Amino acid sequence: MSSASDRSLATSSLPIISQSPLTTADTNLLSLLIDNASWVWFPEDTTTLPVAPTNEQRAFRKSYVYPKDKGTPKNATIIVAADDYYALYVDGVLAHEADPSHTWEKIEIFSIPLPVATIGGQATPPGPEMLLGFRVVNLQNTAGLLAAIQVNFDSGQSDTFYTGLDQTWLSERFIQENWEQPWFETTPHGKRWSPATVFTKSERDPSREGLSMPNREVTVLGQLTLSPASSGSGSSASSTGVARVPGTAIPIPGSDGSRGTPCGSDVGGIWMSTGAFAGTIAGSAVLSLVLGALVAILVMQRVRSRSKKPASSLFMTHHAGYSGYSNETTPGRPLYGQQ
Ligand SMILES: [Ca+2]
Repeated sequence: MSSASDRSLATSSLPIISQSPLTTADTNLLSLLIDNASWVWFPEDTTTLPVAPTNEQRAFRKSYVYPKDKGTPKNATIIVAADDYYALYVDGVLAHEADPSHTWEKIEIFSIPLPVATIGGQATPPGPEMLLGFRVVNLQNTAGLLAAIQVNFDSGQSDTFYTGLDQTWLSERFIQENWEQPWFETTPHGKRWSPATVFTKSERDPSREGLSMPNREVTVLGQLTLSPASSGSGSSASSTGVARVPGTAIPIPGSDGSRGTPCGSDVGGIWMSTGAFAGTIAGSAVLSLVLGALVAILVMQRVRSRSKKPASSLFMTHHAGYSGYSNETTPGRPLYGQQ
């Protein structure tokens, strides 16, 4: 069995390899962030932006489709500023854990390997796209996410994009499980995400806000390595055999072995990267716990309804249990143990 490996996956994040000085490319991307990127946020309906609800979190997704004419993606440089702090996921794998001590004016820069995970250390082909997920917590007053990304290819070419460039940055306030996974956007929940609101330069101008990068260093992250044995047993994916496919583009087969539609999606032909696969294993474990808790609550409710105890005490017990569960999807609270 691979229970030990599965447990480690549930808490895995990309390992930090080194802290390295900024390169010229990094400095250029930093300039792009300051001069061209715009802050974005969820389109709140009760607050005048850029002020947002206090102590609440919003999630953001950006899907970047690899161009076919630039070669194989090698790594991505991601520069982030978040008001007030954030967690970063790449292809469903945690790259930066939320740090409540982070302050909104602090810029951080990461070098992310692509693909983010491999099976058995094998060089594997990339998936068709890269999925970035940001969970941003606003402690007070203004809120926002500011990011610039450069994708580097083995051909020596690169590509850049950033927040505010277009309307493809999606956002949500009710954050569902697996929101950070690449395939999530094809699910009913995923399809309801809204384009993020882009702040005008008169509302928030990154070049006039005193943003800073104190240490002037890049956090270089390494790949998450999955072993074929651990990823191929003890999970629902093992029965499909997908974990034995030595590639990062892993099909999610249906019951008949064909490419399937996870999570009730009505869109077929979904492919999942190894990063998504790793995240899915962790997500599946959490989902099992939640379902187990729900069953326990229902059983307790039924047993108590037969015990003919005073109705008031039954209600209070049930209500307290239900509230404890529902809070997991309430904005402003940690979700499913994710950071
Ligand atoms: Ca704030």
